[in-house]
Amino acid sequence: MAQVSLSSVQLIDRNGCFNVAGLDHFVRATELANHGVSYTVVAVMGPQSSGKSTLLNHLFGTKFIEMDASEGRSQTTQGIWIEKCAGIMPFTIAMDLEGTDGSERGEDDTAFEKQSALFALAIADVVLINMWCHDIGREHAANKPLLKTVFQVMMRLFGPRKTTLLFVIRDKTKTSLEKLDPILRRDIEKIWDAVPKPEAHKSTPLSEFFNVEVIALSSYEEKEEQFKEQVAELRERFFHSISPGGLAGDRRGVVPASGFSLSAKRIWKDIKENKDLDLPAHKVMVATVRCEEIANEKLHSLFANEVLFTFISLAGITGLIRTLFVSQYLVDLLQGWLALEADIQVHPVPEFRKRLDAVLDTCLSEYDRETIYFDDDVRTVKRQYLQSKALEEAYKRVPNWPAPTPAPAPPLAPARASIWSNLPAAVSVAVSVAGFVVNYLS
Ligand SMILES: Nc1nc2c(ncn2[C@@H]2O[C@H](COP(=O)(O)OP(=O)(O)OP(=O)(O)O)[C@@H](O)[C@H]2O)c(=O)[nH]1
Ligand SMILES: [Mg+2]
Repeated sequence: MAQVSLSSVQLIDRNGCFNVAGLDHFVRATELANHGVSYTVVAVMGPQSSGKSTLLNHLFGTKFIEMDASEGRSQTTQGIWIEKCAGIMPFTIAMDLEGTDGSERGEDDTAFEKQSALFALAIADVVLINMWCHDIGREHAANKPLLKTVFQVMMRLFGPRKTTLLFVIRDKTKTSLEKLDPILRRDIEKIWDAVPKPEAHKSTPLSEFFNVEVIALSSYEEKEEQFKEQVAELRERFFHSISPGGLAGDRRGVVPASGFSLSAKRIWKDIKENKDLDLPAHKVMVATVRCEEIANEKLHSLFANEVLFTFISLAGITGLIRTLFVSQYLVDLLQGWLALEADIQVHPVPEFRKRLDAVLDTCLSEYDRETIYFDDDVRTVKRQYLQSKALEEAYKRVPNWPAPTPAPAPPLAPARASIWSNLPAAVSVAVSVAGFVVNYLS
């Protein structure tokens, strides 16, 4: 497995091995998880040695490995690499794919090509399709098999994601883009029409699945200055790309950034196992796993940090120094809970439940904040789980307290009201989500 560098990370190697440690490192180093749904992924695909990595590097200030022209035209990028784009808002991840139809894999080995195309389509909001200008309108153009692959694999994603396919015509000639654009679109439509489709999509137009955009660039080798100017213009289009009207403005089914790692890992696993990718169900799975993880982190921070916090308090570590050890949220939470726990050890506290609810409110608000972009039904069910677990743990710590009676309806905040009033529905969602997870993992 490749080394983890500070810049680009080989996410998947040429044998299809997923670099879990590398991705975790990337997510931590770039603080991706803090970006909610304000992030985007841009992938590039196209024939080998067609200047894909060069384009990404100029467009995004990335440092993907480029071919050394003096060494000949051999395969440079192997597998799939990712890197954070420099200076672009929102947070944008560039994904550099191994070139297609390289002699290194041999003519018949298209498995990785298909798998990486499916992965890119499942993950990326914008896919750059790199192609040579002289291929436009040609019957045996290098990109045709690739496009066929892209369209075929899209059918396996269970529903349109409205990915933007941005065709990047390289080494443009004197023929203007106005002339090239319709010819290319006609070719694309022809390929789309010829692709076998499942019954449900027999007459679905290409535009239902993709936004198609076309641009043309001068040759980097022959007209470097013009190339750089045109790339600088294109770069502008990646700012605010997720806003309405932006390059990725129509995207659907975004996985919140804190679920990106898990999502990418699972998608690749399914692709390798040749399973169909049901992206809507996949999104629910990611929400289920992440919301439960976040709920457990909250429980852990409340009850498993007691000892650490008591030590810090006893050691007389206060104020600024203490906040270096634990976050302000945790300080508030633990101070509230530990004071209550200490009081209850010495005398009955008539306001116990009220004070406990105040502590739990802090805990639940943090949970709400961290899960805000995940599926509503799932986060509601996991909130309920967090609340009942926290109550159970809290009551266990009260001396001689009988088992807690079912919680009376607490003062209802809007989110909580929906839990209690929708409890039967929530339970049924819980059961179906649990069933899904079991099925998914088995
Ligand atoms: N003619 C031409 N050559 C280019 C252009 N951009 C880059 N190159 C050259 O093409 C060669 C390959 O560039 P890369 O960026 O490594 O190409 P790639 O598509 O990433 O290659 P693989 O990773 O092997 O698929 C290098 O020698 C580049 O200098 C271009 O616009 N036109
Ligand atoms: Mg490359």
